[in-house]
Amino acid sequence: MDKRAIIQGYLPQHIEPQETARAFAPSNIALCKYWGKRDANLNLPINPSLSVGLGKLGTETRLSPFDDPQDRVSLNGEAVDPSSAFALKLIAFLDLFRPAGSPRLAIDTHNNIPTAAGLASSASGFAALMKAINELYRLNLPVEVLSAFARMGSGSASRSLYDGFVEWRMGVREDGMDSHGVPLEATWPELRVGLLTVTEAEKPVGSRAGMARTVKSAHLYQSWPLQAATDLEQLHQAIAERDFERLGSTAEQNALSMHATMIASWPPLLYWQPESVAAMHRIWRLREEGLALYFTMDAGPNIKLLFEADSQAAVCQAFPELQVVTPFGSA
Ligand code: 2P0
Repeated sequence: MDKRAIIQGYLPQHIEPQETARAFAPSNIALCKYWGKRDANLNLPINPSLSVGLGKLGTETRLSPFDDPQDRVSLNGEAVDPSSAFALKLIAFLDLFRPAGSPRLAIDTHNNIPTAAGLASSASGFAALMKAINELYRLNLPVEVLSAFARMGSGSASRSLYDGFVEWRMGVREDGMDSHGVPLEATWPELRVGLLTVTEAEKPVGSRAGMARTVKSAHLYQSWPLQAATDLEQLHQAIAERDFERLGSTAEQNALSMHATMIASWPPLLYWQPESVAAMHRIWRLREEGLALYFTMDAGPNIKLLFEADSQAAVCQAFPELQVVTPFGSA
């Protein structure tokens, strides 16, 4: 289905832009991963996913109308080439909402996520942009509609409209409007996410191309929807019961299962570097020694450690370079 046609059905008749609009959205780390699309145009997933937001780490976007024939994009204070893939993607998304004849925009985006940590900024980026568009054009759209629209920019952005734990329901509708984030009420103040940058090497294949390749070529992928459904259930239970071992072990097995499907693709997709594998062995050794420490990984070589506040000193001693995030504020 056509994105523009879906969106137009939700927009007010008359749109008058504000002077300027500003919005923030947090980055998120999936504990049950999104891997594979049933509709690549609308970013509709093959499986539901569940994430935890990274609190104050994310993207702030400001939109300011101005008189100029062209939009202007900046990232972290630096002008971005308007013909770059980054600028074109943002502007194409904006154009889905911009009323005919309304002014061009300065789009200023700031990420406070350590870029080297390999965290997806597309999730917080499209979520912040969607919130800023909603402000600028006074669309007054409900958050689940903003989440479904942000998903059309980047799938994982559907989870960045909310703080804390978020399930991205896969939905069944052809227009995808029931495929959006749903926040969980539960909080977990002691939960910690440690960002471990094992290498700053560029990843050769992005998530979008990577998941398409896996769905197309990996027979092993057939087992993924069942794995994800089982893990989602386990994570809901772990969160409800504050059972950290269950949360950590489910998230780790989910990430490794996703990576198994990547490795089984052709040509193979192995995002791991030797440093990633070394870190995994270190984590497993520490766990054998009694530390409640687990990890998850996305489509890159870096590792996100999962632990609780009472293990933080021991974890930071083992990984002195770790950047620790408190998803639910201070414990
Ligand atoms: C996730 N990833 O659930 C999974 C795990 C990467 C590995 O969501 O094509 O940038 O824009 O919908 O959202 C990264 O994929 O992909 C991602 P698009 P997106 O966090």
